[in-house]
Amino acid sequence: MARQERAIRTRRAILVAAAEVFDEVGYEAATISDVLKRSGVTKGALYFHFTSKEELAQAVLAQQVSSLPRVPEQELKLQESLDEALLLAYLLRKDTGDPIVQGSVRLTVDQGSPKDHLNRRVPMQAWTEHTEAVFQEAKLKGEILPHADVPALAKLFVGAFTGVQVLSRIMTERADLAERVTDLYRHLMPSVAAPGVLVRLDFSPERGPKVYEAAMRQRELEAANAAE
Ligand code: XVR
Repeated sequence: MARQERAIRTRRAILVAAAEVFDEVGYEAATISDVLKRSGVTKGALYFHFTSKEELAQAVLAQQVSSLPRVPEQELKLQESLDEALLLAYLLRKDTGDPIVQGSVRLTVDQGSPKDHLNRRVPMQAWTEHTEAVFQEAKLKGEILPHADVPALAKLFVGAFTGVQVLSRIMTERADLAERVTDLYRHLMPSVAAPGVLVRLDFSPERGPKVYEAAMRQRELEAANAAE
């Protein structure tokens, strides 16, 4: 294996281990030696990639949005937005989840202490910009009511997703998150979507696993093509 590829794998193994530790015990209680034990890499390798717990946490935070594979294209951009929300809900589930997404989201929503110096705005800023871009495209395609304020909508959706996510984690360990997310879209879309678009949206929570399978297949195909 090329040295560079090995370094990428080692870095990834460290980040997954760190995310798991942060998800289990929170930032405050986590230690580098927990991460070291779980990752199975050598101390030298870990310190080559990361020199502090803060740096590890910031790297986990930075990967949050890019950990989401791209969802398959749909006729409606608004459907793609809902599919992304369902995909994220799926990746946050205990059984099927992605450790980086889970650990990173815990780091984001745990209030922490001002002294921990974690910049929790990084993933939130990235989500807001991403959501704004998707809604902007939807607007250009005429899917969104002309008077809608797209930057304000993006903040509303990111905030609302975070809210139902926290509620669902507390109440059901996220077992009902897909349902909470589809409820959210079902109730907000009537004040966002242009006439005629609403009836074409599929709000069923069962889309989550299907979107996940399709997104992963697409990602594998793209990786195979890139390797050729
Ligand atoms: O931006 C998002 C989507 O466009 C749906 C609205 C999701 C934002 C998720 C924010 C993340 C941080 C804490 O979730 C949390 O609970 C995909």
